[in-house]
Amino acid sequence: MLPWPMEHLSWWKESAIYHIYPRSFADSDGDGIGDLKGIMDRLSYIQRLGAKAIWMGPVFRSPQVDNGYDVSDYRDVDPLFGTLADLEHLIEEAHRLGIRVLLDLVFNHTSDQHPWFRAATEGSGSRYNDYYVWRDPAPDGAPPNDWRSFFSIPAWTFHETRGQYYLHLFTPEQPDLNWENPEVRREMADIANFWLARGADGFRLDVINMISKKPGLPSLGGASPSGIYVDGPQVLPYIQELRSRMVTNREIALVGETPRITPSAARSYTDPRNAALNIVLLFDHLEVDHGPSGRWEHRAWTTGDLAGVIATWQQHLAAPSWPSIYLSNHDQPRIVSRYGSDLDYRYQSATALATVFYLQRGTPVVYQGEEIGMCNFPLESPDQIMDVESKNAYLDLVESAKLTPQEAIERVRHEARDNSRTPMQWSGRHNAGFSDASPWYPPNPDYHEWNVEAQEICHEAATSSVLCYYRALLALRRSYDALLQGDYVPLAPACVGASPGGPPPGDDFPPTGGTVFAFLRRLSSQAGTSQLSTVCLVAANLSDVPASWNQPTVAGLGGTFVLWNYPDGPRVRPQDQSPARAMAKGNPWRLRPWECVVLV
Ligand code: ISL
Repeated sequence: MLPWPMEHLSWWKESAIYHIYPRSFADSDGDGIGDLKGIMDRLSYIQRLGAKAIWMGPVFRSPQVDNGYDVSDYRDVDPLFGTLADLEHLIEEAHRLGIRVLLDLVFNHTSDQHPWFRAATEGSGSRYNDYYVWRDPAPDGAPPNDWRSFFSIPAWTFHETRGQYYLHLFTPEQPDLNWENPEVRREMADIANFWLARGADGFRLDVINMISKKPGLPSLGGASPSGIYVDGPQVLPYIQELRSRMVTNREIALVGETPRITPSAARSYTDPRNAALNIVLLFDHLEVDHGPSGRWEHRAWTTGDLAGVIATWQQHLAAPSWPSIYLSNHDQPRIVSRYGSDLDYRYQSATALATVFYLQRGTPVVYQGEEIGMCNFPLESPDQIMDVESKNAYLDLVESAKLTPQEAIERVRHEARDNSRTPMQWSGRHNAGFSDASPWYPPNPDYHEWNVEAQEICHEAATSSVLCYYRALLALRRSYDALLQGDYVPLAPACVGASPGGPPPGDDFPPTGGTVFAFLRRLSSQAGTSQLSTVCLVAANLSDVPASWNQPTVAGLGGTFVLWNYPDGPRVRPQDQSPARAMAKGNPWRLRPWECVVLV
């Protein structure tokens, strides 16, 4: 364990980021849609949670085909959410509370209603013709290549006026920008500076690793898009140029959303020496349950699958790179339904998952509602699917894969993006306290029981509610340098199995097949002539079944339990409460269903 340089920690490493989906966070003007004033009224809630930065989904003018990820004016706020002045006021108020603000810039594509695209499609001669990716049809009139959109449709749409196809990796209403055009690159830098001048502390950059396409736009022929339109040849230089043009006297953070990113690209984009991104949002840890055809086909997964992916990425992005850590967002289902146990162990599984994720090395990005254990929406009918990606997936399964409507809804309902876009549940009152009007999407029926107000009981203990636990967890993370800066040593799934001599007969903690996810975080710092080493052990049983775990290597260490999620405290060895004994090698730890503990 090498002595780690105790660096001054940048704010975007030290602080958790709270991810707000504005449309569903809080409605202040009674139109059933969340807005900026609603966010401003709730900033103190975010401050109490312990997040010192927020990332807000796009609030710019948009036809809302993809809920704001189709921007028609980057320099104005959509009236749905308020005014430009509201956003400037929100930023000021957040700063007053010590909260930094990241805006969500959708730079890979615009809306088809953006003036640039409208000008480019009104025939030749417009200076905006080359702002997008136009190609002539193939000789037989077919699209220029075999690329597919991420939304289960072709990636090309023929435009009659121009007699050409244009590229859109998402919906036809989201034409891809041509970043090869230096004019486009200049425009995007100007937009970033418009918001930096208004106080933005950085940006989340939507699918930023797709802005460079391989020259010639070669067909994939079934191969991976890596190097073609994901992590294309100019992604790094384009990001470096964008960053070099940003004008600010503050330490800003650029958080890149990078689907399907490779480890080498992730290291390259976040290596400080490259002055490109500070953080990348990874995906592999949220794809262990994807089947061969992707997210719309479920696959059984194991704790080993999950722990393996995490250990791999922790290794890939070890210092000097820096990872992000997140459990869900507006594109993913609710984590307590996806990886947890939302019926029988909702509080336990929500807190155990948060513990083994947010105490890893990297920046936690907490998505609105996960901190109170919000779960998936009970989707039964295709009529309840409002999200374009999920709707397209359903139609594709019925029309192309020939599934029955019931089979298709069964495939889509667990992963549909609508699951995480239901209104934030503030109280058990009308519409979950989200709005006086009927919300744009119905609240999850469980809001009567699962809401902020019912969980604001933290004066009792961290284990009183998911919310109280999240507050304690984020506070714990900030209080140990080993958790902020330490390395990551995987221990899980441990070589689980009968300890020597095995558990006593009739023991209700039989050795299980690796449902325990555990790791160490270590940091040693020079204190005068002595070296001070801190070791944190994080362990959780990610299953509904009790587990026995032969915790290795840390035998002989003392240690204090500093966090646990069962109200009666850690019971790793029922008859022995002294952690030292509990740490002795060969003494199997007994972890109850979804029980987690942190030992320092
Ligand atoms: O998670 C996904 C990949 O399986 C997709 O849901 C998602 O579209 C992808 O991660 C890119 O997401 C971003 O760009 C999209 C927008 O729909 C998403 O909401 C945004 O997060 C296009 O702008």
